[in-house]
Amino acid sequence: QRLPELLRRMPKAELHIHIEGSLEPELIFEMARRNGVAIPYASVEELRRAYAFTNLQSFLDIYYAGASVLITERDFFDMAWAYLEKARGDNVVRAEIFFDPQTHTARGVEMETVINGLHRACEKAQTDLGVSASLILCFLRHLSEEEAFETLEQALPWRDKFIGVGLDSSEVGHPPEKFARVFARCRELGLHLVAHAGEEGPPAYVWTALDLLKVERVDHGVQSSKDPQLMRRLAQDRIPLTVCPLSNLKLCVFPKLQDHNLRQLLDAGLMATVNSDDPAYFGGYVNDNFLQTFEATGLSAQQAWQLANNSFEASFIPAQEKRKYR
Ligand code: ES4
Ligand code: ZN
Repeated sequence: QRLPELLRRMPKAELHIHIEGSLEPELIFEMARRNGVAIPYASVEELRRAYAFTNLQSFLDIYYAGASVLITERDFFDMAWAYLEKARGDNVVRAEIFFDPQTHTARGVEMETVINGLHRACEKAQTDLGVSASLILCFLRHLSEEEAFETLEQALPWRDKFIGVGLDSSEVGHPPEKFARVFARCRELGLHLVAHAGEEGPPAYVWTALDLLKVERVDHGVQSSKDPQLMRRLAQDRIPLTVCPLSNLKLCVFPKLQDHNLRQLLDAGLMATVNSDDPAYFGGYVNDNFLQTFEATGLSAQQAWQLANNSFEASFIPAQEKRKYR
């Protein structure tokens, strides 16, 4: 029983967590009640039973429905605070948190409400929990690049409250190159750049995320193992992949956890990390991802140390601050 204990207790950074995907059914019902928002489920149990996904889109439909209860700054604070307390319990000492502003501004929620609520929780995490937390604004790739530009414009008054931008939502049919201009603008602004690529989509989307968007990390990226030349590129350039094993299992990217390619990525010398993605929907927070994946695939203590180390190496903590995590 020493390996599970090591996995639970080792300090780690979480680099791939959608804050809207941390909203537990109990909190969805509580916010629906206090905000007078109708939801098409009779109970927490009935909602949880609907969490049976066949692919990314089947999940996204219910994830956007869940997020519709978020109205006030307090809602955004409470959601992020609940996640950060869970993260502290998993010995997460650094969290880089995705949020999807377009999911909220499209319903009439102000950008200021979203960012201030989330950012206040991040500040409180530092002071009360000793967890360093930063925000990454994600553009929804099923929407247009013009809408991404508008979203960036709306967020720029709060430029100091997020450290980077990402790209998420429905991948297939919405390749990275659709967002080349807005990512170029974000780069000029000094924002960190990441994108989901190679979750369900082909290795070609990982190539264009790297070469056209110039991302510093690839979110998921597990389809890269289908392209040996891409694997060499990722290894040589030390491009981190933020892998989310339970997400891949629940969205049927791999039929069983035993079939996950995390070991193959590590063996090829890639900087893979383990993350939770949407923990309220996929059956576990980051330690559940570590424990279940190690159990299913037989990874070692040495690989646990490697993954924890990779998480800090891949994080956007300033370089001089990084030394203290080594
Ligand atoms: C997501 Cl698992 C996943 N993939 C793409 N976009 C997302 N947004 C929230 N979770
Ligand atoms: Zn994700």
